[in-house]
Amino acid sequence: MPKTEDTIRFSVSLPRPLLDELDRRVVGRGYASRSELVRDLIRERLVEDAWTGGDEEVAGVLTIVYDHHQRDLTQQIVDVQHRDFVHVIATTHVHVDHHNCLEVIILRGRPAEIERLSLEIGGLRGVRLAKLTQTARLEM
Ligand code: NI
Repeated sequence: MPKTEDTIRFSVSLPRPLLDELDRRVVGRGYASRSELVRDLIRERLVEDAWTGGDEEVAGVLTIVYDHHQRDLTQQIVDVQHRDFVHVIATTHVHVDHHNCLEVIILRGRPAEIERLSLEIGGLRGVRLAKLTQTARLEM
């Protein structure tokens, strides 16, 4: 079994236009090499796969912006998090301005559990934005 830090070189055949597109992204995103970009693309795909019908534990970051003056909303958001405390790792709350609160909720669990929780919080009346960032354990 190869050690995780072993790096294997292999060659890939690509149509010219696809390679040109790859190289534009290498430059545009400031990558040091094609390999760096390809590694990141593969990792992105692995995270995507882990979230699609996967049963492995993953992590997600739910960012919400909500109306501070919406009646009972703050309490509802706290109630949902207490009920599902197993999945809520950490929360950071920022008072953006007089009307808006921004909250970042770090979640851990099965993809379906995190998505359900995110939809529940995002669907509360007065939540103006809810965006879930998906991550997964990557040992490579
Ligand atoms: Ni606030």
